[in-house]
Amino acid sequence: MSLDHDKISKLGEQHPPPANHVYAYGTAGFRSNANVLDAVLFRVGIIAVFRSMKLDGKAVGVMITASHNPECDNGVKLVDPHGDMLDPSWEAYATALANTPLDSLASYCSQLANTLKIDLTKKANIIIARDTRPSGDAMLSSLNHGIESVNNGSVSVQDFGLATTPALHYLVRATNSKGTNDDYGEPTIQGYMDKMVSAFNGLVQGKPSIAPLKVDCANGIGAPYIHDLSEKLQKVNAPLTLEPVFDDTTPGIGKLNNGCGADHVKSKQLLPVGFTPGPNERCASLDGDADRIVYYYNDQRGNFKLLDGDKIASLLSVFIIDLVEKAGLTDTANVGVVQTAYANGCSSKFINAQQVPIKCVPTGVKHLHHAAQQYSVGVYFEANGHGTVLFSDEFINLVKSTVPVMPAQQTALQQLIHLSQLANQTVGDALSDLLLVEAILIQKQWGPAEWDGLYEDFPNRLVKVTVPDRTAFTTTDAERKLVTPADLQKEIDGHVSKYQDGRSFVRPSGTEDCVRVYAEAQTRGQADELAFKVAGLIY
Ligand code: 16G
Ligand code: ZN
Repeated sequence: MSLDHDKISKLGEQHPPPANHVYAYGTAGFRSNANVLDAVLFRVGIIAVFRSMKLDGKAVGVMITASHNPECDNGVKLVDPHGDMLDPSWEAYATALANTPLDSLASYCSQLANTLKIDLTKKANIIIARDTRPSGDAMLSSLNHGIESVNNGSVSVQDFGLATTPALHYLVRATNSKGTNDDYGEPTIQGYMDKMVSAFNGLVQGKPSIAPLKVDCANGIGAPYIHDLSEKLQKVNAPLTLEPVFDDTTPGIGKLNNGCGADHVKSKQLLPVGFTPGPNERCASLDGDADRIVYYYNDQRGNFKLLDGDKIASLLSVFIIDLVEKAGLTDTANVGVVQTAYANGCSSKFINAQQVPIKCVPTGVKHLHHAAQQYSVGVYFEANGHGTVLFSDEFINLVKSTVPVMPAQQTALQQLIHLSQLANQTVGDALSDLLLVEAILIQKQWGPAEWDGLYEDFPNRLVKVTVPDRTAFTTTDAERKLVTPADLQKEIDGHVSKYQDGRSFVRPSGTEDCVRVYAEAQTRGQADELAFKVAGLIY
């Protein structure tokens, strides 16, 4: 069977690429201003069909989102059948197809199918979802055109409409695992929510409730999800109430990620605009597609305090280490934490002091996810709030086959099972992370200040420097050291050595045309000074 070149060309012509635009499938898929993405969506439709055919008709996911970016942006990424990110070797094919001129599109598709040895008679299953961006509808129709252009009559598409990125990851895995030994759950959004709520309830049943959590959903798709979750929690009398910061279940134009959301709170170290919590009131912000979460509060004196991905990872690892010990599995299971260079030095010191090993990997969820899979229980978090906890199959089997000798051990074993069902095993999810954190706070009966008291962050500063060519900057040692431009690292080291507990690194951004400078030191003034000195070295 061969591809219908006429059909590809005809449909492709309705989605011409803009002149002189070069696309790259990066850590977050394709992402840019929505008005240059039409052709990309069409071509991603083709790649998605090929990927599914190559994998014998297993469902693959397509998520249309630009996450925390401004509302005028959009993006698209592919999800592999197990619910994880697209296999890196296919990123290059997606990039090449996106950059193919219109007149050679059809022939390039055939060439690609040949190179990848795709049996074009196979079935293909595509699962689609999108965030709340106004450009989402147009993106979806370009994507569907792309899928249609290579439809051999056996392509099926399931469109879940507006959904969070992690829900799409869940749906892909649940669809493919349905009816197997590895069944991940009911392949519906409600199925996902019910799975989380029941695992959460298992962890907190009978515990006294804690103060309500205020949730800012960045005026995005997280809002209706939080609303739904909140109702489900009420129905089962869970000891937790969720209160929206904004009336955001009906997204208004221009509101998404605007002065609110996880990225605003983390990178500006500020509250969402227009929101002033009372002293010690626990708050959380999600990003536009709800795969990221940070917590924060105003202390008694009104100082803003951030509880970011590092604080979440620390809370989780303390809790998990304790459970593993109570379950009597310390000698057979290894618990580890995965972070990036952005992890605050104090969090790494704190985690190490709990005898938990830390692995540092380059920025980007796929790197963290992969590294966390090497542990029995792998906690991974970027400081910006992307993360989850992975449980290996061997560990789950071990937990299930351990016969408890004491009631406390039995409880710990059960809680480990609930935790593994609550934590999204495909990708970090703000909702699942929120419930993980809340379950621990409920168990400990902690407010935000007690949690914050685990350790105190080093003051830090992030600076963005625009450069003519960010590819001139290459790194090693999990992005903590520059290889090129030659000698720049030596100069950075020279500055860093003058600050006690000073640390600074420079890395090219994977999502914007700039390089980022990170610095931390013992005082706010020193962190700022170091960051600006290092930024001053960049040309
Ligand atoms: C992408 C990554 C995120 C990372 C960020 C860094 C995924 C799904 N997303 O958004 O993990 O923190 O890029 O951006 O991997 P930067 O390279 O511009 O600093
Ligand atoms: Zn996101």
